[in-house]
Amino acid sequence: MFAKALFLALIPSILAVNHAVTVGANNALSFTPTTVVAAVGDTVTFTVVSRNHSTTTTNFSGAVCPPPVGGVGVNGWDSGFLSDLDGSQPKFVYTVKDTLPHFAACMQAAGAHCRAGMTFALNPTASQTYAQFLKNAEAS
Ligand SMILES: [Cu+2]
Repeated sequence: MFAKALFLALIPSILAVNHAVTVGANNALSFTPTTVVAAVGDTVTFTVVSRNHSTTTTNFSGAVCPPPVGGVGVNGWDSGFLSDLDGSQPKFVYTVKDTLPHFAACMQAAGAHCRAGMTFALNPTASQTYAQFLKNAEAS
């Protein structure tokens, strides 16, 4: 009985997947990959490998850049600024809480990184695509 309960409790962590996202690869203003499709319970680990960036949820359209402190939306996120200027490659881990689309960008330089395309989508949809979000960011 106890063993079965323990096994059932462990199932989510056994099936959960981590999705690695590199922030600032090759010193570029980018998230790699730009899109992750994940299930509830999965994690997304953002690793900053250059400069000083954030991953922060924002609006899909309209006021996209810069993302606001604290992030946008229920179950959104805000890593705050993470600096790799000392070579420490800081990480931010987000645990996926729903299957809704979430759009994120870097808040650095008053939105300049965001407008330059430093954008990311978690579970984008047919009506809210990463490509359209990127266009919205560049135009915001
Ligand atoms: Cu940045």
